This record gives sequence, structure tokens and C-alpha cells, in this order.
Amino acid sequence: MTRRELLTSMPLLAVSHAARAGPQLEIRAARLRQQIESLSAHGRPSGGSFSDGVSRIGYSDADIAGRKYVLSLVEAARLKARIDAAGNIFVRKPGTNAALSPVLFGSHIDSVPNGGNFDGDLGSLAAIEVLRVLGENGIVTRRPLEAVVWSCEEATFNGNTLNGSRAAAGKLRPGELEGVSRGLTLSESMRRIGGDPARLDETQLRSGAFHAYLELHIEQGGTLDKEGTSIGIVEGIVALDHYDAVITGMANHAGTTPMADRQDALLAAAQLTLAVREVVTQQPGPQVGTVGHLDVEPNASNVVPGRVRLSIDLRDLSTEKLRRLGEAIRARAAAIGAQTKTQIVLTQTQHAEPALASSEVKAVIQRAAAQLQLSHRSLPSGAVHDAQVMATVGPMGMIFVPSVGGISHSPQEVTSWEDCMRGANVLLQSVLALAA
Ligand code: HGY
Ligand code: MN
Ligand code: MN
Repeated sequence: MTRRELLTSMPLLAVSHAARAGPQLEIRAARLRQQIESLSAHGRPSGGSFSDGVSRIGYSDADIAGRKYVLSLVEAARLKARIDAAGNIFVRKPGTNAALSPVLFGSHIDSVPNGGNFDGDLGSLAAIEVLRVLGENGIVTRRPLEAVVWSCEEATFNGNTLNGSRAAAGKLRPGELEGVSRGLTLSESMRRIGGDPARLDETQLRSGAFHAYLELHIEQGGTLDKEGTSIGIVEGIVALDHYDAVITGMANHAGTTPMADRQDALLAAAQLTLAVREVVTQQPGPQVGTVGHLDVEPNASNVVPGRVRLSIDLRDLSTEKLRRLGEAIRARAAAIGAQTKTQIVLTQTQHAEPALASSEVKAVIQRAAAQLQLSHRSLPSGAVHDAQVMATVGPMGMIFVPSVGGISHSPQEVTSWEDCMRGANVLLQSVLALAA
């Protein structure tokens, strides 16, 4: 029997207390909902409510408060948390065979500015809920189980993304720990949340560190919602290239500087933003490009802008296509600089490789969804996830649930409570199958 046949022939619940673990074993939906609602209070706009979303930037006070809330849930589950050198939270539930590698599953709780309540939060809290429900039902799996809440997944630290998982996998770039965002270096930020970056080497997740990694996440696109499909089985995650453009012109008086004599950095930034769109849409395909962040100096209504820093985010399943898009944008930037009498320096600050999900893990998720009688389909992920870093360490799989209207990274990000529960139950059953 091949490994694939073995996995697909496994009973849905092959655990040591099988008698107590009938197919009715489920996550506690009301409790999971209440936890997602409670976590949302940390980073909520003042005077706001759940529907106003969150700004829980990685390493911020709101993030620290949210992490504290997560730790209280770990305690309520009668489990112990371990903070690794990068500040990631790991929660282990031992199996019957301590010599086996664990099944690892989780997500993140940091958010983009003005983000939603489900991106990362669902997968993180569902992971802890899975451990809690198993504990409450006296179920001990053969393999150890480990829930994880990765730190600073969003691109809120100088545009760098997946900080916690990359640090855990030994994938930070040279000098990255010394980079500064919001007045703190990445090292200082990690220490702020209980990490110890001097020990990153020691605690690095190396090949074989886990049997499989699973992440439950909202789709963040509209495919599942449009079709009315409950569960997405992720085939792979797109590659991402991130560039920083620094445009230097000359700050000058808005009333006395003739139009012809200006070196307006914001004008160049506007042209570069349009050029990114033109380059990306020049050929057919699913590739996307976004200018999402601008710092304008001095940002005063009566001064011609002297300096602009902007971000360019390019995504596609093909690394080669991203490289070509980057080159074309670089050529356009040089032309725009010459035409606007500004200097444009384009630096690539990040490259995340595309990551394919493991066919064994996909089969396990598919089986769990089928046995729970949930409609399901395969689909790619256009958003980046910690799962793509974990794919460099071991087998990875992701479970998607529908995002209403395909809206995400917005306070209007919504996944129905029913879909949250369905996704969490697929996670529970997939974890059990993988840990048997
Ligand atoms: O930016 C992303 O794709 C993810 O949501 N962090
Ligand atoms: Mn996100
Ligand atoms: Mn996310």
C-alpha cells in the first residue's frame, strides 16, 4: 500500500479513545464564536464594535493584549504555552508515542491596519479549540499535537511579511533583525512579545520537525462564496515579490515654484503607481500588482513633495513571471525619474517562493470534508500565509472557508459562523487523521 493509499484508507477517527470519539465529536461552535468576538476587542477602534474590525499590528500593544487573551484560552484548555525565540506561541498536547513528530496547525492573530476579525484569528483560535475539545473528550492521539500562533504575519514591519514563521524556519534575511519599524528593531520587537532572537538558531524548525502542517484560513477571495461551496482545499500559495521605491525630488514652496521647475516626488509616485498597473495588466493571466503604502515628505499642503517612499507588491504562481514584471517596472521607474527630474531607487525587499500543498495532506482534508458531507473544491491561494514557509520544512495543507463577497483586509471581512464551524470541524478531523 502506498502512503497515499494508506492515508486515504484511514478511518476518520483513528484515535486511542475511539469509542468516545464518534463522528459526533465537534468543536464547540458557540465557544469558538465567543472567542473570536472577545479577541476582536484587542485592537478595536475606540468606541467601536465587532463590525468595526481591528488594527492589531504585530508587536503592538494591541497585539500583546491579544496574545495575552490567547494565553488565557490555553490555560482554560489546561495546556501549557511555550514562546519560541521569535515570539511564536506553541501549545503541545502529548500523544501516546512521544518519539513521533507532531502534527502542527495554527495561524496568526496580528492584523493589517483597519483589518477584519477573521484573517488569522479563525485558524489560531480554532487550533486551540481543537486541542481543548480533544482534552475535554479524553482523546489522546498517537502523534503529539501542536497548535501555533505565528507572530507578525502581516506586512506591517517595513513591508516584511511572515516574520514569525520565517524566523522559526531560519529564513530571515541578513540584517533583517536590525531593521527598524515604529521605532524598534525586529530583535527588540521580538523581545517585546517574549522572544529571544539570540536563540533563533537553537530553536530553528528543521526538516522533520513536524509530520504535517495544517492551516485553517478564510479564503479572502470570492470563489467559494460565489459558488456556495463550503470548503476550499488549497493547491498552492502564490509567490510574492515586494519592492520599496524611494523617490527623491526637491521640497519647495507650493506658491512660488513654477510648474516647469518642480521636482515633485509625489507626481513621480503617481506615475509609478499607474505604471505598475499597466505593466501587470499588459499580458493576460492572474498576476496582480499593488501600490498600497506611501510615505510622503513633508506631507504638507503648501509644500511640493520632496520625498516619497512607496511599496510595490507583486504576486503570481510563477517566480519567473514576477521577475520579468519587476524588471519592466524598474525600466518604467527610470523613465519616470528622468521625466520628472526625480531620482527613483527601487529595492527588492522580499521574495516569497510559491508553495505547493502536499498531496497526502490535501487527500486527508478532502476525506474529512467528504465525510462531514461538506461541499468542497481545490483552489489556489492569492494571499500569502505562514503555511508557505512551513512548506519549506515539511508537508503542508490549507483549509479555506468562504469570505462573504470576497472581502478581506477590511473591517467588512466576514465569514458566517456556520462556515467558521465547518472549517474548524474539517481541521479537527484532518488533525485526527494525520495524528493517528
Ligand atoms: O498579505 C497577505 O496576503 C496575507 O493576508 N498576509
Ligand atoms: Mn492578511
Ligand atoms: Mn492571514
